[in-house]
Amino acid sequence: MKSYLKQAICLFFSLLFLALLLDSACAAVYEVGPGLTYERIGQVPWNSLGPGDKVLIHYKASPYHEKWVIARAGTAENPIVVKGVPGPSGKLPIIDGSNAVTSQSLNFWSEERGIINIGGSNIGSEFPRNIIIENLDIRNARPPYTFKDDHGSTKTYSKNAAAIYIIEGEGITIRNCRIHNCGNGLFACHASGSIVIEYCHIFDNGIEGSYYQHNTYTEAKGIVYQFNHFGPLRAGCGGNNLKDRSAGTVIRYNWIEGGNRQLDLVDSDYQELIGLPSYRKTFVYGNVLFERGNEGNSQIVHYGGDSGDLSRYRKGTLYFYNNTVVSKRTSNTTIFRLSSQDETCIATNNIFFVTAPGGHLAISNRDGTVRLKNNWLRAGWVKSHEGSGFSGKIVDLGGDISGDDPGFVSLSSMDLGLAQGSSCVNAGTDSIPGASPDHPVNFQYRKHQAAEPTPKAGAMDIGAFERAQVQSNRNPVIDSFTAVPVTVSNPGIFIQFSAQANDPDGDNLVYRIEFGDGTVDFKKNPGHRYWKKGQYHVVLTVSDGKGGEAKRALDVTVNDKLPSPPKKLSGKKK
Ligand SMILES: [Ca+2]
Ligand SMILES: [Ca+2]
Ligand SMILES: [Ca+2]
Repeated sequence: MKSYLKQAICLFFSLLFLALLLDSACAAVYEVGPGLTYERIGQVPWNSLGPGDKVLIHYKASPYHEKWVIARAGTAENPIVVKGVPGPSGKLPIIDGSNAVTSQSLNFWSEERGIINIGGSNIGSEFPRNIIIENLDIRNARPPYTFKDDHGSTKTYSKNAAAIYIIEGEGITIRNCRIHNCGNGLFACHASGSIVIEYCHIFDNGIEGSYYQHNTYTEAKGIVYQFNHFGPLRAGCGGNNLKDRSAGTVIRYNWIEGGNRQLDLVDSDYQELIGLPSYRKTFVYGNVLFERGNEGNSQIVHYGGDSGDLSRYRKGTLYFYNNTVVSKRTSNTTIFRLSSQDETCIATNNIFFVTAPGGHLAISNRDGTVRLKNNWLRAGWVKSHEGSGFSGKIVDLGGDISGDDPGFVSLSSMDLGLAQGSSCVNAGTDSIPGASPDHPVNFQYRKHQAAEPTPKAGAMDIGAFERAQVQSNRNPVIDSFTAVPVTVSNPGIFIQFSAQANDPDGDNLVYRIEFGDGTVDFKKNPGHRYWKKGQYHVVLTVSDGKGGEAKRALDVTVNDKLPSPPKKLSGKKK
């Protein structure tokens, strides 16, 4: 009986193993491009992709004018990967929504909303899971651009069309894509979750004269934006840069430049998001938020809600730390607009810099509580520009500093690292509310679409960039250098040299003595004999192996006083 059980268990695990093996063994690679198996993207069997399948879209000089849907599931170990293969000098394959065609073997809805739709298929439909889209340049989804739908009919994109439109899905990663000239760059609906948007360049989206289309517009159950370069929207477009209604929003290590507001973090209208504990905690850290001039709204960050139904607002805490905020507005700038009295922001280790006089900088708008800890603020800053209309609170948790210049490496070239002598160096706090244990500051943004580990250098600096410890090596110091005796009566007499030096850094030292007669010794206390009468200039060089050195010289005199060797009394010359 027991042995039957054993056999059954054995068989079970063998089958499981086989299934896992088949899972990855069955994975296919679909190569798309000129001269490859699939000339067109539409020839890929999108309706039947499975775990581990890869669609490789190769670069070609002319864009792919195609659009499609992905409604299939990968696994965490074997995701479905749709990956561009870059061309010369790293050029990404272009997916152009204008005049794009749709394969008629596909059948899906909301075709006017995106170039690549995730979810919403009528054929072979699975809940989309574990999908990675990377290395693609996706553009031109907005009016007046048109496309051919899955019936071959010509349609115009809607104003809120997106390069990637996520209707539903879990575990979606969008990496190193260029997303531009669409209505919304990216759009994710509330039925999506565990979304990661990283290393992307997102710019030039929006609709002229409209406030409702944004570089990204997301509402997800868990979303992380990291290492992205957000550029300005297209000229004349009034939307925000990053607009989000998610639960579990994390925005870290991004460069976010322009937009009506840089960040618009407002309410969801879906109870399945509002009910999550993560809806109450929003993390924004390590970002550069840049207002280039008098563009759109003077507020940088909006947190809470905008629906007007206060019961849905985030009413939690915005943890906002180690960001560098720069505004070049000539008029007022307001850092935070908290939507209601129930919203709180804890701002720690941030630089709040305006190029206008400090009185133009306000921390808050009307409502809510902002707690300030170890920030750098332009001197003369005010709590609010609303005067008696301000009913919120600014709470001082200590450690803030202010001045006229935070000490950037170069403001004109927007190198926002800290120069030597910046008052922000080591002026931050290491105990950041909200950071521990899940959201420590481990990286910093690198221009552009890149990141590097935060150098560890003393206490934390204020701002998004930590100044690395400058290794300033100090030269060795020579304590003494002697020759005994320094004058000898004859060649051949032994002279004792002695050198003694120290290094302020404790470096190991190398001694080198040039005796002035063409010979050298590397000992600290060498003996030496000269074989010719003369004046010798002896040079000691002490090196620390790090480029630091010290020199000292002395002169040795060798006379020739005694008749030596004694005369030979041979009768040779007589
Ligand atoms: Ca603005
Ligand atoms: Ca430091
Ligand atoms: Ca040294």
